[in-house]
Amino acid sequence: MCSVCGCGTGLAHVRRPSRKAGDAVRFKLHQQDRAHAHTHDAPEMADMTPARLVKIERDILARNNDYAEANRRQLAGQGIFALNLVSSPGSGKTTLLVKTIAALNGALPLAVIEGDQQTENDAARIRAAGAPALQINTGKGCHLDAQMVGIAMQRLNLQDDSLLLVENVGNLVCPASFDLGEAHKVVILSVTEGEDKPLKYPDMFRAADLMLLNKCDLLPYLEFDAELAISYARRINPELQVIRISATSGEGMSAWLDWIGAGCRHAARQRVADAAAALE
Ligand SMILES: Nc1nc2c(ncn2[C@@H]2O[C@H](COP(=O)(O)OP(=O)(O)OP(=O)(O)O)[C@@H](O)[C@H]2O)c(=O)[nH]1
Ligand SMILES: [Mg+2]
Repeated sequence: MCSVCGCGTGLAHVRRPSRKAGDAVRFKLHQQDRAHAHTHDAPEMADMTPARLVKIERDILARNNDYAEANRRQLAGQGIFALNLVSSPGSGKTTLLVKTIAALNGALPLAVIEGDQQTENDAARIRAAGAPALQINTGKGCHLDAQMVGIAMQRLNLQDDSLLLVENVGNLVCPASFDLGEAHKVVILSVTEGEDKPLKYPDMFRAADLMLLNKCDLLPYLEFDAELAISYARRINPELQVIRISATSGEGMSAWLDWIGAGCRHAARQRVADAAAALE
């Protein structure tokens, strides 16, 4: 059961890249982890008192935070810059990732974790772009959690001083509450969604450090006020950085790549500094 919306699922599946359809590796989370939110055994929401709901939500998020901390420790120990891409469905996350991989052109080692309820489509698109990718199918679950991402990280054999890009399930609500151990949440808002989304879904815009305003190539054809959308987002989160971008035309890509590059250099430098400090 999701602590945010109360959705319930069976167990998530992490799929290993595979050439043969049907050869995807599925495995179940360990038995002790089935007490986690996503179980068939979760009591019905209707049966619960508010106090019990609050306790369950606290337990779920505390448990998630423990896994997120473990992920963060691993990422820091390897100097990996990890981003959690969050948005409503169809904002252009996968397209942006594909274009980012092409633009980086091997300059940085990177890997991608894809989250969707069903299908391996997005991971297949990333692999076709030349990067290793692992698909997590969350079933009825509406977000990735830190445990799923931790398992995927082990399976991807992440390189030191690399970039890890996580595409969350398309959902502007629940992923805001789940820390995956990432350095930053990056929220993608596309210009076809309406200016008011930051006001309607404030948690996501508050949780993010960067907003990519995507599909800007469509602005001439729409009644969308980009300045207004950005001002709404900054009303929610005054510190929010914003890059106007078009994954299809390439507008704003260099600013996005510069932002990624700076984050990667910082993570790598921090790894060396931490290693030196540990020796003192
Ligand atoms: N015009 C335009 N279309 C775009 C842009 N970026 C993505 N698209 C289109 O938007 C649609 C959805 O793109 P995806 O990359 O699949 O979106 P997504 O956010 O990964 O979708 P989910 O994973 O289903 O949440 C596709 O038809 C893309 O071609 C853009 O910058 N401009
Ligand atoms: Mg996608």
